[in-house]
Amino acid sequence: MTDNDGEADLEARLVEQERFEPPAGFVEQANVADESIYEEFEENWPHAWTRAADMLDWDSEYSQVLDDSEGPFYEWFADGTLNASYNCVDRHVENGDKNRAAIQWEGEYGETRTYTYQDLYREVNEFAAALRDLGVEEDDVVTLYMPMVPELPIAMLACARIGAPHSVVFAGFSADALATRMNAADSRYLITCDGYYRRGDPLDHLQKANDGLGGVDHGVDATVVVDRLGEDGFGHDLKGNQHDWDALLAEHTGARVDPVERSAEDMLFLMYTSGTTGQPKGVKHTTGGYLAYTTWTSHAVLDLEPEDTYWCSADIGWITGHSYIVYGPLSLGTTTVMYEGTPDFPERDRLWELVEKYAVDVFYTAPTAIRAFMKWGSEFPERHDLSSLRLLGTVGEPINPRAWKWYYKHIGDEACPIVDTWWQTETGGMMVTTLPGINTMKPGSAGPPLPGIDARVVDASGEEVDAGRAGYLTVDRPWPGMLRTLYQNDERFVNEYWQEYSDPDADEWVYFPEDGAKIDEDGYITILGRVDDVINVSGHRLGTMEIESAIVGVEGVAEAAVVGGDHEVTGEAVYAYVILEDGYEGTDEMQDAIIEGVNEAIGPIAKPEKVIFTPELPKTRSGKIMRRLLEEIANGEELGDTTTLRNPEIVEDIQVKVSD
Ligand code: 6R9
Repeated sequence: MTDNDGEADLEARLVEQERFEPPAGFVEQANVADESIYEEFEENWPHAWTRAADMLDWDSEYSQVLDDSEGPFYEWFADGTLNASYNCVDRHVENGDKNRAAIQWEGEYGETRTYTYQDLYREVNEFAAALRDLGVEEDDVVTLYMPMVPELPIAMLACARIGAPHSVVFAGFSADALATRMNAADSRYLITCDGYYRRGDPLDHLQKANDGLGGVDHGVDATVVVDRLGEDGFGHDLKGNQHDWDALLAEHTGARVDPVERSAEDMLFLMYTSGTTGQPKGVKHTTGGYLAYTTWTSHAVLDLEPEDTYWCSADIGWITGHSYIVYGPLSLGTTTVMYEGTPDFPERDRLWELVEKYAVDVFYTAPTAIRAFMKWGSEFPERHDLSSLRLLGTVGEPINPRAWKWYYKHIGDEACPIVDTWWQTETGGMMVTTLPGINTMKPGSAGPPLPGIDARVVDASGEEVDAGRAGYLTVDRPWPGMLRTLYQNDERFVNEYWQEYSDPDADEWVYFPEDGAKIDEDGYITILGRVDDVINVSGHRLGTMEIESAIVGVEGVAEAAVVGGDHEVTGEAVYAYVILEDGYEGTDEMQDAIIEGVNEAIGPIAKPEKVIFTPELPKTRSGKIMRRLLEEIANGEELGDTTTLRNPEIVEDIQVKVSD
């Protein structure tokens, strides 16, 4: 056992505990602590959703909560009008909170910037005026290809102010990915950045942006470039229709732009997300339903108060950052923290240093990050005073009980509830999670569906499965934050999400998120992962995530990815790719321990056919393991596209090991 071993950090007491009650100190102050809320939504559905809509300031009130006359093209609060920028900025200035910090930004090197709501108001207005002068009109799609700089949320809110939907493209994506998305959205405007810092080095972002622009099929009317690097910059000259952000703001000093009155169903933004085919899906979110939903869930699940300092460590380039760095927290008037860099630069305690420095109240991150922290060891959080924390959250993938407990103990000091929130780009906001002031927590299980969310676990024929059985997650009733369509592709929208379990003739529509799940006797849902990741061994359906959780539970294992490889007899067989913690080696004993661990947790049926030890797993830039690739490697197939990998160099390494 090494100093870095996460297991050694957890006492047997915690390892064995399966249920955790919300700490009394938390419950006392929770925004939502009365469990009658579940019934209220049940009895007054869909009217109960006015609770979310009422958290917003409307220009004109809606007369109907839900219009379900043309399912699955649902409309929420449809005849109401509002502006998202007004709700996230102006109303807090008007309510006497103009001096509260809206955005607390920290650069990689400790450079800081604080934007009060008044500052945000000023810059959003000035940039909105600049966009108008560049020719941007209501409903023009503006592409934002920017790293974690404050100008990104400012640009989003400026777009929202003038009713121009934004389409944020994650800065880590390639030039080609940018071009594909600009082409798909017919977007003629680009806001970007000269570069940013990563692990001490300046990165040339503008070169990528320019390359991307070269692949745009239609004319681009204007590009705006933020100067992040100053003297560290790469010396690109701005071309004809490229403008410097600071110069534009200077030209518009003091400008004010009235927030445009938008219909609730008007598009707030587009977000491209990968699907099963190569062509990314342009998920369309709306002004009223999306903003109401992210505001309500930020209040009910993240428990945010205006006085809070809140930090979601995601990148704004993903849906988590849109909903829970920008729109939800700012709509509530909270202080939202943005960090430019990575968790391990300059040292592995960087995040905890920031939690201490800003006295962060609520922290939201991904299980992948937690497993990395665990691997690095508890000495890093122990260097800092984390006692300001009140609530912790996770999102993006299943969290295995061991990582959950490590987070609970070493970050939350056993005093903070953890919300394990299941949702997707398409759902707009959280769907399945405990309410932190109400529900018992069960590590590894996300929890019950939120009030008003009709999530179920069904079998292939759509029948609800018994407790403990694996099935498919479905959502039977619409919710305000749902995607409205795939941009300019209603047909694909219906085919992707509303085919499997709907009965169009009976006008019954069931949303299918393509995740496997199981449900327990208390109605808690455990997500088993994307159904394209389910393995079928001898006719038994096995969740790769479940096997991974078992493997990660083995002493010395840091991370695991399991895929189905072809097998002559059983159809598929379990291939386990395993990363060990520092100080452990991929010996025969280790392999036996892993097989035994799976045996114990699930049964011999899930036993890995092959265990492959590797120093890294192929991951997309959003941190998701690329299972498709691991399956191809397992099957000795020709590899598909690896261009979206963060670490393509690892692929060959793993191939060699598998063929050994
Ligand atoms: C928000 C976000 C969505 C997919 C989703 C599921 C997985 C998200 C999860 C989770 C288990 C959780 N996922 N949250 N799995 N537990 N708490 O991540 O959106 O990038 O669209 O990914 O992520 O498989 O279908 P997105």
